[in-house]
Amino acid sequence: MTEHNHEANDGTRHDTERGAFIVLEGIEGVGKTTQMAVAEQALKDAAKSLVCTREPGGTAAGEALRSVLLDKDGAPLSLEAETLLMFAARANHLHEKIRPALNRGDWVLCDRFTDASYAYQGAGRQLGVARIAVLEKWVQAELRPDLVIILDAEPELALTRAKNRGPVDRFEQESLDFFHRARQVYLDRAKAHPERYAVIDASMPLEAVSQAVAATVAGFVHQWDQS
Ligand code: Z5A
Repeated sequence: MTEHNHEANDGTRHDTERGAFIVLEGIEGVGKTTQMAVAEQALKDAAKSLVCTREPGGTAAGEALRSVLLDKDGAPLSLEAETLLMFAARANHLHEKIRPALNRGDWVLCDRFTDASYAYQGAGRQLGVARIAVLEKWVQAELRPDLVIILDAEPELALTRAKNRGPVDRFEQESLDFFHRARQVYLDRAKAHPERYAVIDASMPLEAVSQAVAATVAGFVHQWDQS
């Protein structure tokens, strides 16, 4: 992670006054749910006024769409329908929750965002990243997360953890190849934009991953507050 530029993220208003937008990403079972709590605590320790949310979801309509998208026993969805529903939920999330929070100066911590669409629909389901980029531009305009923390682990390890935890959803039924493709896109995106991404080795013991997440968040807060 290096220097960030507030102005690159949202050309709509006083960017330097808005809060920061932080996202946690990674394939199933890498520990996002566990590490959301660690990141939340680190931001609270830094006295940031915070909105914690998730995708798909985050609003009443978004949570209804989440049920449709994740229900493994639900009606089949075409790839195009699945992708558009992810972005429909995101459009509502941005309009109702994320942009208002950022614009009033709150920080937003989100469990998944558009990198998941690149990874799961773009690569996992092989829609291609170009189609995701079109939707990203349409739905988000210039807004991008200021920091994306990718929890990275081999799919073999992460899926074993996820399966030991409980029942699977529609995505967790996918093949190992699917998750290898998704993981690769996360890593490619981090490599292409090192100023906005931090990759943490999620195969480490829980305490070590938590320390790395807390340190990454604290470092980002320091950098943001200095700029
Ligand atoms: N999706 C999409 O396709 N396109 C999109 O645009 C968006 C989403 C936004 C949402 O699920 C699904 O939607 C997701 C992608 C898709 N696919 N699925 N499934 P989600 O994000 O709500 O849930 P998830 O990805 O399935 O997360 P998860 O299964 O809850 O996993 P996790 O949050 O990464 O892991 P965890 O629950 O924190 O940990 C799993 C277990 O491992 C648990 O027992 C922990 O105690 C344990 N654990 C965690 N860390 C460690 C370490 N370091 N060592 C040992 N054990 C550990």
